[in-house]
Amino acid sequence: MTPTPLLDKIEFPQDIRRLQKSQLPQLADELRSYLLDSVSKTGGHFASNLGAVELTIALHYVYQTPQDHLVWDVGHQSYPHKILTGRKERMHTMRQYGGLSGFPKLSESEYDAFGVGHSSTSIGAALGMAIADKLQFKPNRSVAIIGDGAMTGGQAFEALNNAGDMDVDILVILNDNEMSISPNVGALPKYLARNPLHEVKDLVKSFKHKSERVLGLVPGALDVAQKVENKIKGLIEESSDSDTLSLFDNFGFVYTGPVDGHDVIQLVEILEEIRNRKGPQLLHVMTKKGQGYQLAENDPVAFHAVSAFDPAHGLSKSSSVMPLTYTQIFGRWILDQAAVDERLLAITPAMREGSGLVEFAQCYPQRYFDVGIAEQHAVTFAAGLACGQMKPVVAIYSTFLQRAYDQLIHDVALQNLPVLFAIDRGGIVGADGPTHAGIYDLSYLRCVPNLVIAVPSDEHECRLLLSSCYQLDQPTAVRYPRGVGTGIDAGTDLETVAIGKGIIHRQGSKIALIAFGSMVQPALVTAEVIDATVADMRFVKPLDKDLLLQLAQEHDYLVTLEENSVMGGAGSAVLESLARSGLSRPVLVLGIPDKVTEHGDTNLLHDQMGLSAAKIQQQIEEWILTQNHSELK
Ligand SMILES: Cc1ncc(C[n+]2csc(CCOP(=O)(O)OP(=O)(O)O)c2C)c(N)n1
Repeated sequence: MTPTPLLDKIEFPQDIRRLQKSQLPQLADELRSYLLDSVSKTGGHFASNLGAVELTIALHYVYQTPQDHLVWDVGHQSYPHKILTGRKERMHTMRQYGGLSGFPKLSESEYDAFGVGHSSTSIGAALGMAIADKLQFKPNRSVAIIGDGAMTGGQAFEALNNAGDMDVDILVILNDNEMSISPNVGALPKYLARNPLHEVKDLVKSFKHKSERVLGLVPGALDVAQKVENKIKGLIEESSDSDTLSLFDNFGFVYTGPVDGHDVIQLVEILEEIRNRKGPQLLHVMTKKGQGYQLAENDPVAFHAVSAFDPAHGLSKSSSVMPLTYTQIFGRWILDQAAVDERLLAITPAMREGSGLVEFAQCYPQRYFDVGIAEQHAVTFAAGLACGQMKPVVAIYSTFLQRAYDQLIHDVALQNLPVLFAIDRGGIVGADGPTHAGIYDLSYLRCVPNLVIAVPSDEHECRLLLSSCYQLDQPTAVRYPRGVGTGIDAGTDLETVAIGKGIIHRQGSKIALIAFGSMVQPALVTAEVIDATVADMRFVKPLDKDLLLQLAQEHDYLVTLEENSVMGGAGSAVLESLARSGLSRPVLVLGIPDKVTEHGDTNLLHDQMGLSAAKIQQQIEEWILTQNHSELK
């Protein structure tokens, strides 16, 4: 790694504040190289962090953190902040079990003002902090740092609307790199890009660039060029209150910008001035995603989040043939289904790559809708499309569907509209941690009327259940896990199965394992050791009551298995059904315990939560012992 003499002296922000302003560009270079070195070893979010280096330094230089609150939106760009706030030496533990979280976390550091992972919360949280400080006569400042992608989330505008009408000192920094994970979409980014200052700035840049090359040879000519540049800059400042800048002004914020987010000295000077201003302020900062690492600048989408890589060569393409991920299975299915039904439309709230829709977007641009980071809108929009006789498929991560719960109930389910929710990342997600864990969906979906919920246990099942649910004239959800499955062939046809019917995979003797989705595979492993029956229930709703009854009649012990919270999930559905049938059997409900999960390796987390084959076996054996014991009494 290149030497980092300045950064070596920095442990906490007060160390930065001891530096001369003129030293900050060097600190930015060193921080960037440290970031490259550490993320290339651990993996994690990358391009957004490179873009936020100067902004982070400037903020900690000017604001008195941790008393002043820096609220990062999404938080995936907070690695430079972590390095500068006492966590440099722990960067090698990033996203590993027991190590640093990939997002700001209240319990990790007093410098992390707010826990985050989902987008568009920063303005609301910073506003809450500003009002709390005001009510307690504390002089602290609150700053929300939000990307142009996160700004497409309605919640950000709810907070702007609220803050802009309050007598409160708050700063919102709009970190505009014109990218979400993929290129940002919608009218807002167009509005920001239409801003004439962009064009003038580009003109300034190109003029300066050309003049340096051409006029550099002519004595005195560069001075003239500098004067012209200053004149244009003056025009930029004068035009600051033109109509095109009125969006944020009209929300009651004083708009400043756009400014170069990679000129750390200028950023410091602007922030020093803004820090003392009264009332809501918005600073528009232009940055480049991937700044300073050419490969990431060239391909910010690929470098948004990375596995470990060699900095000299960039991301490696795996040479070994990997099984398809569930996301890829979905991506192939939707292409095939779209080919035979032109009413199929695909909707993603800003997750084209993550949800497997890249190819669909290319093949069917008219039938593909990236609605921005706007899960609520994605679902209501789908409901509207369904009212218009279309067949919308909402491709959404389990954790992000939480955002659109009312829309799911109010707009889709109550009206019994045929919207298919392709729910990715159901269950434990690993390194992204608790904010991204998809472990509540079976509980929150079960009580929604009209909704069919399917949980595939392998790739072939995934395709089968997607096709089966798609055919229905009502709301449906197919929920599948992150990553690869068993490696079996998913097939290519659009075959369907009976709704609400499960299947028995293995016949055992006394114990029946009633497994849902991803838990069927570990259940099969356990069953070999304890000679249990394994049922793949396929559907959480409608539940296969006949199969349940049969299992209860033929076995002494029932164990339910799901990669979902034990509270109110599939196991609870089994208990309710059995209670209603009047058939009493001891039932052990296994799933995610009722506590906040950790981040780290998925297999390790499964084991910790008692959902590995070995832990399932152990828990069943211990439970049966207690059952026998109580029977003896
Ligand atoms: C509610 C929600 N939906 C989706 C995501 C997934 N996500 C993480 S970062 C990101 C893009 C954010 O773009 P922007 O705010 O512009 O930040 P940048 O990465 O460009 O710096 C998305 C869609 C999320 N974190 N939260």
